[in-house]
Amino acid sequence: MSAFFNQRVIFTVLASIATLSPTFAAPIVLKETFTHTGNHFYGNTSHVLRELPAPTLGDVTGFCSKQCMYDLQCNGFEVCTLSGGSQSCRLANGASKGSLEFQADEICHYYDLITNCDVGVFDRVTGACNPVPGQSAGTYGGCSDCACVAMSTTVSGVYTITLDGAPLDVQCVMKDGFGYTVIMDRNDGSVDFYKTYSEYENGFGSPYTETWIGNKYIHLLTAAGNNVLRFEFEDYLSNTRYAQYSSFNVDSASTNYLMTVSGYTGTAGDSMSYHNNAPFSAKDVDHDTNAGNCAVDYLTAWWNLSCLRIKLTATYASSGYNVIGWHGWESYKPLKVARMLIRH
Ligand SMILES: [Ca+2]
Repeated sequence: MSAFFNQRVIFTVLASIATLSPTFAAPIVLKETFTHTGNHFYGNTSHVLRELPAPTLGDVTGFCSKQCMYDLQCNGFEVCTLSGGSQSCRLANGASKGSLEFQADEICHYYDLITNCDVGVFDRVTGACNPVPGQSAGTYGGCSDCACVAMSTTVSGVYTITLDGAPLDVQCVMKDGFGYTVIMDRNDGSVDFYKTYSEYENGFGSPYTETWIGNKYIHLLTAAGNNVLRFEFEDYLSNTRYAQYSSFNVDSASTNYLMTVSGYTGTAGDSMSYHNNAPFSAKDVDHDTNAGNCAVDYLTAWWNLSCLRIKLTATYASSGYNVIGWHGWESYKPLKVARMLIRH
């Protein structure tokens, strides 16, 4: 490789915001800078927007940077030398410093777009700093919930907060002027929810995919009181419903995470009130009022009594008996997406 690329190279492309797009939201940045961050072998094509041939003469890097500038989705690019000796520009979206998201079986020179985003990736269409899929959108160590994060950003994503004295990645949904903390998310069946009481207590899955945040965390998140609980559902035909409760509280481990709930509004029907004032049960720990263990009989860990009106922790499937469902929506119609969010 040339000595030129072995040096750290920074150059600036001046860009007139007005010439990029009439809908471009100002104020953002009047210039954007690409920085050469290294030569790499890459193995992931997931964020490559497109590839185009570079000119055989002239400033190849400058050419590629301009293509990136004028593509509103582009926030980084590679200059790659192909096996025949020609060069190409690979424009990318969703990359960030240090990520290995580009394609290559050749050595490529990787350039990052430097923007005014403290965290996340700059979106030239909206002007927002969007989080990168699979990466925390920021650390808010002084926050113990998403309501606190929402005081600094309106961008939904996974944020690192502090809960129970330690860092915890949580999914924050910012909408309607509130910051909701996601305590359960099921949307693709990637996580097995037929888990033990201890696993439900401590949490499992991932805030990037599917998760149960953990009963001990739900207790901490609701301990201050005045909590709104919101369920959001989507069936396999893309119909959506919701159920919201104006009061929701989960007590500590000493009461087996006794749950109280009230104040229903919504479109999915009130199935949660049946579970009011119930402790938590799982397949291996039975606190329900049934002679058997509802968590086993219905494959559903929950605040069961005798037995249940909610199967949100059941099997992820589009048909069958003990699949994700909510009694109030067509008596456990199979659900493709089910989320639980809380806010103050
Ligand atoms: Ca029982």
